[in-house]
Amino acid sequence: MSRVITIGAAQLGPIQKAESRAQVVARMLVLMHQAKAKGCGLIVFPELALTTFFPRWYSEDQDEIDAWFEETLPGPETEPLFAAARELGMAFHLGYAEKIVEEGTLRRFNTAVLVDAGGEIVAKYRKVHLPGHDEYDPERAHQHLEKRYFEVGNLGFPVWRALGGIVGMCICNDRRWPETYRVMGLQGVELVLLGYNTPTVNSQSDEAPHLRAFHNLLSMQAGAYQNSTWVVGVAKAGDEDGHELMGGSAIIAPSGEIVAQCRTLGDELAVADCDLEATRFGKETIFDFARHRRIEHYGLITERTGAEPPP
Ligand code: ING
Repeated sequence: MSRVITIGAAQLGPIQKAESRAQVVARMLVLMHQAKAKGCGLIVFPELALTTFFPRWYSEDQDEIDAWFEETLPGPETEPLFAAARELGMAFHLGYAEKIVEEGTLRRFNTAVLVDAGGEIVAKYRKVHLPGHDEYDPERAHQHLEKRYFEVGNLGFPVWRALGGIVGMCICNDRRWPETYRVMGLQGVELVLLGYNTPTVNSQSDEAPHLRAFHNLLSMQAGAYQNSTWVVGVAKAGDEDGHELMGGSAIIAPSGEIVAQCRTLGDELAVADCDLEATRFGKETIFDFARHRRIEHYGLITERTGAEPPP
């Protein structure tokens, strides 16, 4: 029995600081219609898909900062995406900056949601691994102020029964940490959705750009293979106000193989038929955690923050 879902990885090209949400949403709607024409049941947009990657800009003006955040979702400018989901009968994943009052406290997160084909939000994730720094760093070629603008995500790495399978989400830097996939893998995840905004160059070293591309795919392919899950990683790419973001958006099978990939740095859709049943072989053989994983024999570091190296 197969459980195929046709998925569109909807890479976005650059979003300039001056570009409006309305302009971005219009571009996203074009990709949604392209995805529908290719039979997609799900389209995956990047991290912080509605605006430029604003954590590259230092600001002390909270109103200026908050202009990058969504106070409601859907809101007036994002409602067309939800309407298109209903009209096209297609689910979508969206990364955005979330500003919300929870239990009387104003909070800001780097967030992703899964919206079903009825236009309802059925899952929410908040980014846990926030890279970069929280104060202006003159030593850096460009700033990366996610620690300044967002709180660490407080929802953990849950999974949901959706789209005919078990779906999880993470965001950008999360994809570099094996724990991200394993926590979802231990919950039986079959499809991991993630967006990323990754500078082509390292702000602190002269790391070669080809290494950036290698590490991007290495992280996602390893996560997919070692947890026998599909992984869809989608970039915001291209030159944003003189700062280039890498592309490389990919749909990766539970075997770790790339089955579809974007080739440009612009708005581009990569599509693949993803059979969630294809996760079963790995989960029932090499990565059958119950039969083979022996955490009680790993000599794990317990609650300490880290083992001291041997004397
Ligand atoms: N961006 C980058 C990422 O993790 C980064 C930051 C790049 C960290 C390369 C380390 C190495 O892909 C975001 N937004 O997390």
